[in-house]
Amino acid sequence: MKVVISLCAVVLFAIPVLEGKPLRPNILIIFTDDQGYADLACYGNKKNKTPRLDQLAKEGTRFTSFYSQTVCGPSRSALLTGRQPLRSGGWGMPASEITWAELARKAGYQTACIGKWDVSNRKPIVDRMPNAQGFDYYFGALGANDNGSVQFHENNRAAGSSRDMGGLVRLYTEKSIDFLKNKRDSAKPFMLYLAHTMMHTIIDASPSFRGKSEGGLYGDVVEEFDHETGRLLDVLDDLNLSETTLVIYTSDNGPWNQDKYTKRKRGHPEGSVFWGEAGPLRNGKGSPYEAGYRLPCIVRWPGKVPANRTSDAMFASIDFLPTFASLCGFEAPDDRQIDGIDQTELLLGKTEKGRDYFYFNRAGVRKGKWKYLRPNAHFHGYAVEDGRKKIDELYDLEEDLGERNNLADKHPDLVLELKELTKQLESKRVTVDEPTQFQIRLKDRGPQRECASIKVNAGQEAVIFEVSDQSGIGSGSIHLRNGRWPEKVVLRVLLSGLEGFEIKVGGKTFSGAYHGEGAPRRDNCLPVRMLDTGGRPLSGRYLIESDKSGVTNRREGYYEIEVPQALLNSEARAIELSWVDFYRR
Ligand SMILES: [Ca+2]
Repeated sequence: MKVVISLCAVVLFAIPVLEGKPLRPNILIIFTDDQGYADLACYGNKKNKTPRLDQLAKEGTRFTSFYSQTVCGPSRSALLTGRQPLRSGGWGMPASEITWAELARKAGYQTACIGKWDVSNRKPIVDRMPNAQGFDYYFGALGANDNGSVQFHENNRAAGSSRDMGGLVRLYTEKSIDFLKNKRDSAKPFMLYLAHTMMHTIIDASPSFRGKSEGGLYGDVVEEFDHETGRLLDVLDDLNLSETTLVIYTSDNGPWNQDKYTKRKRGHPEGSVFWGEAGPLRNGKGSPYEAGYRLPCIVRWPGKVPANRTSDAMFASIDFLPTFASLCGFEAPDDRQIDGIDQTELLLGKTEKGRDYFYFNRAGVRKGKWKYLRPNAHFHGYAVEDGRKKIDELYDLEEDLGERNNLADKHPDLVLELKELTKQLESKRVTVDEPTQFQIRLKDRGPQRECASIKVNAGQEAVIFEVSDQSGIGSGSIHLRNGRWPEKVVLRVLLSGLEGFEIKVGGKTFSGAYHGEGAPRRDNCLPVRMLDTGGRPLSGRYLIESDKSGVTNRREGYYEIEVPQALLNSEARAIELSWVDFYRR
């Protein structure tokens, strides 16, 4: 009997392992910036000629309901982590976020990122730069090119700058080719994340493309990008990598088509138009209407991803992490909420069903064909002002892709359901570790609330409250549930620059901001010290420091404030805190 049982166990165990054996393709993500849904001929553009991407679409699957995000940094944190921007932090993606590159590297992949990073607040903060976030190799610009220039980093080192925006598509393609030919370890599968700066304003094309397209300068850039992507794909062929490489082409957000921004930009080549086309979709970058989020997406993997296929299944950049986990053989993190779903079966053509719903950041949700936007849906300033009324909106995207016919009044039940789903998707988890004597409350200060924590470290004579907040701005309170305050109450604040810190206790308000050692003291200021982890004083005013090459680092340490006993001996039952980090995003 024993023998039978163990044989069954072996068989039961063996089947899923055999079936679930990861295919471990190489992965090449080609990610453009601010490129519209309808910029490519294969997505309906009549002016721009894009033969190489059209060919890629023929060789693979063209997705027509693919969602990125509505703006650069949030789009990148979502793509890298599988988590909605309200959880993954956007431009200020915390070092504690886990990217697919980190997981793939641990699973034996070689990883590289070329191009625009944009999740370290556009600053060289080492623990939030690509090398620390899972990439073996990095070359590119940490921020955007809004002023017509970019500063490069190679790994963690500053690597010069450029004002030649027209040279960036070629430069990043060259760097990617160099990675494939010269830096790649052929014993390992690779993941190459190529994030172009184009078509983000300030756009430009190189002389051999400028003035050549029918789509103006923007069209020239699209056509140069198409040509350069073709060169990169040719290198995959030359290196016999095409058959083993999953290629994904998509963009971070919709086209930047707000006229007032056009006029405000300096240094843009004269007479040029710098926005893309969204075809039938409403609005553009920064908007939760479809043109902000819905982007072209082509996936090719010869013999695996069906060729010549168009799929309208819902698919999203947040799905990359769980999908790569399944394809490449690693586990998605289980200590945090992952918003993405595994779309391997959709990519491989084993199903035509994609996501059930997609959440629009602080705005609403699409479920099936129905799209709901709440009255206070979040719009970034880039969005086109198109006279939206701040009311519930409900659209049937099958009938009304352009979101013109608001059906909210006709379907109050659907509005309620989708409103509730939006709320559910926005619920956050807050880390609080507290002994029962104290109750910690974090106030809702916006979408970054889950980044904040107040941890209690209670000893016999002192209690230390550790305040940290990856978003850099927040507030909370510490309540005494029973008994008395301990002899010593210490606040340790783990921000990088204590620009604003306020304490309310016993009916009085005090500043705990730090102005440097020896700064003049005022009556309503509590003494603050800046200390290293060993409790030794640190010089300067911030825990961020730069070295000679301009690389900045966060020094290990914290700000410390002792709450005066005189205040706690009063009837005070709570300490209220609010904080602002100078280095917040
Ligand atoms: Ca962008």
